[in-house]
Amino acid sequence: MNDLIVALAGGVGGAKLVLGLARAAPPEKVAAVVNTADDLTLYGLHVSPDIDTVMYTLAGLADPVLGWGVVSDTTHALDMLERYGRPAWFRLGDRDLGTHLLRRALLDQDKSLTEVTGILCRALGVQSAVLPMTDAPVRTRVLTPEGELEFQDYFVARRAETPITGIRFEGIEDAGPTEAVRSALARARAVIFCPSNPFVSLRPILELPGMADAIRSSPGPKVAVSPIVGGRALKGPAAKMMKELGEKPSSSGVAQRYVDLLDGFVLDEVDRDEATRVEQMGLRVRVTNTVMNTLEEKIRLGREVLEFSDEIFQASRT
Ligand code: FO1
Repeated sequence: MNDLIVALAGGVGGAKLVLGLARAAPPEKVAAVVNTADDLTLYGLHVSPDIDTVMYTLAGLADPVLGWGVVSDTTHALDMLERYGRPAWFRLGDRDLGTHLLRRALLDQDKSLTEVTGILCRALGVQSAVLPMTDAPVRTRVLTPEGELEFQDYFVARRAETPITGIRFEGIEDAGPTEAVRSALARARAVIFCPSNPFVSLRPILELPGMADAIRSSPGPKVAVSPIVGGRALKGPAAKMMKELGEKPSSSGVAQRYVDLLDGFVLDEVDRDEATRVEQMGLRVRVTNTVMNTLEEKIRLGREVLEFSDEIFQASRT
C-alpha cells in the first residue's frame, strides 16, 4: 500500500517540517530521508548532525533555541578538552556525547548507520523512521578562495562567512540510497522536499547515484517547500550561498533546481508574485505561510502540504 509520507530533509529547517508532518499524520506513516554529507569524525566519534537534529526534534529533546543538540545540555566534557588545549569549537554537549558514545559502540559492532539510527530512535520513542540517505561515507567539501574546507569547518568554525566558489560531495560516486530509503520511496503516498538548504542539504541527497530515478518512480506526488522567503533563507546561509554561486536568491530559483523531479511547489505569501513563474515551469503552486516558529505553525504547514499533495494526486486521476 502506498501510505508513507517520505520527507527529504537536512537539519534544523527540515526537522521542523518533519515534525509538522509527523503530527499532521500518524507518525509511523512518516519517513525522513536525511542528509549525511555534513557528518564528521570528532575525537573518534561519528557525528551525524542532521540525523541527530531530526531525531532529537521528533523525540522532543532538541534545544528549542538552537534547533540542534539536546535541550538544557551542559559542556563539561568540552571544557575538559579545552583544558587539554584541544579544539572545542564544535559544541557537542554532554548528553549529546552519550548518543555519540553509543553510536560509536554500535558502529564498531559492524552495524550500519541505518541500523544504529533505528536503535537510537526506538530507544527515544521516535515513531517515524529516520533514514540516513546512505550508509556510505559522503562528505561535503566547500571550495573557497582559501582552498577546500570541510563542511563543519566552513559552517561552524568559520560561521559560513568565507565566500564560496563551489561545493563537491566527496565519495558520492561510490555511494547510493540504502534499501530502507528505496523501499520507503517505493511505497510513498507523497515525497516532500523540506525547506532545507538546496546546496548542502538536499543536493547531496538528490545527487546520490540512483536517487533521482528512485524519486521519479515513486508513486505519489512530489512537492517541495521553498526555503527562501522574501529573498532570505528561512534558516542558515542558503541565500548567501545562492548569491555567491551567481544566482538571485528566490523561491522560483529553488523551484528551477528541482523542477525535473517535482509536481508541486509551496511558496510563502511574501513571494506570491513568483507563483506564475513557477506555474510556467509546469508545476502546481500553493501559496501559504511557510514560516514555522511554533509547533502549531509546523503542524498547520504539514497539514497543508499533505492536502496539497492529495489534491495533486486526485487531479492526476481525473
Ligand atoms: N552548529 C553550530 O553552529 N555550532 C555548533 O557548535 C554546532 C554543534 C553541533 C553539535 C551536534 C549537532 O548534532 C549539531 C551541531 N551543530 C552546530 C549544528 C550543525 O552542525 C549544523 O546545523 C548542520 O550541520 C547544518 O545542517
